[in-house]
Amino acid sequence: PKPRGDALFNEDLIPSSVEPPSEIRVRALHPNDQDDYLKLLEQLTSVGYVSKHDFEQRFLSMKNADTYFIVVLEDVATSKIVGAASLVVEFKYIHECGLRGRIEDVVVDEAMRGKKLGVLLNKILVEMARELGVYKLSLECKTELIPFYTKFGYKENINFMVQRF
Ligand code: 16G
Repeated sequence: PKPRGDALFNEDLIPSSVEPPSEIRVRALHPNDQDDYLKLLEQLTSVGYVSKHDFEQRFLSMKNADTYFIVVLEDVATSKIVGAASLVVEFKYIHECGLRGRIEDVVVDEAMRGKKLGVLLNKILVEMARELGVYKLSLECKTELIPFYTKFGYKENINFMVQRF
C-alpha cells in the first residue's frame, strides 16, 4: 500500500486495535518532523549534524524503499513528538522469500516517561510486523531493558555480534 501525501508510510497500517491515550495521536513520520524527531533521538544516542537537505534525502530514500515504518506519538496539546519507534523490514530469499522485521530507535521523551508510551509503541509495531507477515522480529537493547521487551514476546538470544567503525 502506497502512503498518502507526505507520510513516510500508509497510515492505514497503524492498527486501530491498540488505543492511545486521548492526549496522544499516533501517526507516521513526516518530512517536517525533522527538528522534533532528531531532538528526541538525541535522548537515545548520538545524532550529530543533519542538514535539512540530508534529512529530506534520507526521508525520501526510506519512503521509496517502502520498508521503513517510523511511528511517532504526537502530543495533541502541543503538537510535539513525544515518542517514536521504527519497524524496518528486510527482504529475504529464505523462508519462501520471507520478510524479517527489526525494531529500532525506540525512544520516549524524558518528560513523558511513566505513561506507558513505550508499551504503546511496542504493541503497535509488533502488530504491524505481524500484519506485514514477517517470520521473525528482533531488536537490540541494553541489559536492563530485557524485562521490558520480554513483555512483547521477545526471548533472549545471546549470539549477537557487533563491530563498530
Ligand atoms: C538501541 C536501539 C537501537 C538503536 C541503538 C543506538 C531499540 C530497541 N534499540 O540499541 O535501535 O539504533 O540503541 O545505539 O530501540 P548506538 O548509537 O550505540 O548504535
